[in-house]
Amino acid sequence: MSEPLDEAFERAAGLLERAPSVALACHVNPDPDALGSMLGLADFLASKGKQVVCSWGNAPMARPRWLAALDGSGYLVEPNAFPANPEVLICLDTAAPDRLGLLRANAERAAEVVVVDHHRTNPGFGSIVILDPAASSTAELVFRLVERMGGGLSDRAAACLYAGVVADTGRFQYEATTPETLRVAAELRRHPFDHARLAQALFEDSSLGYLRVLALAMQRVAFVPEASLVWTYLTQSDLDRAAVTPDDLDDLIDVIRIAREADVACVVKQQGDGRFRVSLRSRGDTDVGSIAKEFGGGGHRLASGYTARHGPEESVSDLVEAIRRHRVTAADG
Ligand SMILES: [Mn+2]
Repeated sequence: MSEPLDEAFERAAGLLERAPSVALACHVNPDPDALGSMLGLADFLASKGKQVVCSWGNAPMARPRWLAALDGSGYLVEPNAFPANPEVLICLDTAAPDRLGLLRANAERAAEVVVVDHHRTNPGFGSIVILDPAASSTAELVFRLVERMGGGLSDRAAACLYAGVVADTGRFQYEATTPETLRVAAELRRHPFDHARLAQALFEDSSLGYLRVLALAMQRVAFVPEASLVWTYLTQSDLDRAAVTPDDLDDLIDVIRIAREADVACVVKQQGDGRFRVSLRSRGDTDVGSIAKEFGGGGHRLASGYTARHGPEESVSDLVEAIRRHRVTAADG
């Protein structure tokens, strides 16, 4: 572990030991790593007698269905009930301040901001920054922070952190799955929570409507050989007809990415606000994190996303340009 990271863990542990109350936030449209790391840490801090409150910056705060499998929603408040000037604010899995959405202003007014994150694109905002791009998940970093503070997770906090690790590693499949990740997962699995049921809630709990939009997305699959890109799209009216929300489609990219002909997979899906969100995955040869950053987004080398400026066709032609440029640069370097 590098010195600055070690020091950040130490400073964060000290600050949290002393703080009587802690506010926790994660990125908008939270995934299991964001919510699991936030609720797991909140439960741990509550067990140490701290007053804790958690939120994320969407209004309304649409709660994903799988949240019911994480026993920790008692810590959640709507963003308008979140402390306006928190003494200590912890931002989890949040790659940049704007990913806090409505809670960004709260972060700007907080006396101390502790950032716990693993996104390589994170500029390191906050007064204490636990940022480790080599970590599989923010939940893994939270586990290490908890160890630093003497350990002692409840079973429900362990389940929350496990959800974050298992989701962000693609069920221990992605390249960021290290021996350390598996050690953390093994420690978490010592707790007697129902991991099979948790995995089912996270990964195998879609509606028939989802299958119908999946069929539509499959029909629209297009291949752009010169960019080694496979892509598809869904609009809000597609989703409305099937009674599906954009969050229900988080796993669609995992279906698109299996095509061996393409290195990059892309899903363009319209959000509730009308804008299109682009999700990117690489099978290994393209740094889609850098490409997403170019469009104002972020993520990891092989998994990233951004909000598009245009509709699907135009956004994808911009993307094709960017991929080709990156390939040339990579070949030169
Ligand atoms: Mn994450």
